[in-house]
Amino acid sequence: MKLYDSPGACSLSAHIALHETGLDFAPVLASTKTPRLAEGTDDHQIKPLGYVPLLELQDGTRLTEVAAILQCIADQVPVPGLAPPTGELARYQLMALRARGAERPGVRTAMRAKGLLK
Ligand SMILES: N[C@@H](CCC(=O)N[C@@H](CS)C(=O)NCC(=O)O)C(=O)O
Repeated sequence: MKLYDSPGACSLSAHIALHETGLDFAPVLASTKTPRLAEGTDDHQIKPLGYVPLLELQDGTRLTEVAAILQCIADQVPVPGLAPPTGELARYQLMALRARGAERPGVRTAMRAKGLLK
């Protein structure tokens, strides 16, 4: 898998989730500050919506949206604490939280705790 992400962006949550699962993935720098990937490709060829994160699966399928990507990662490896199992109310409460965009304050809080953000 490849994760297109950018330092300091909401893609950090997908990066952390992938590390938590131990899944093999290649991070690809797709800075939100430049329209080109590190190797020079116009990044809109890869991510037509123009934003990160974008997860490219083994078969080449590309998935966008933090909420969907985090769920996809959590469903591949059942790591405790990453997402409640299907059928549990907590799973749908988590989906509701993500739908409200509540991941982003969480990322900012984590980054502040690590001294990466003031
Ligand atoms: N709806 C998208 C929004 C993603 C998003 O806003 N990504 C920001 C970084 S946090 C981005 O890439 N911004 C660059 C841009 O919009 O050009 C999601 O939930 O994944």
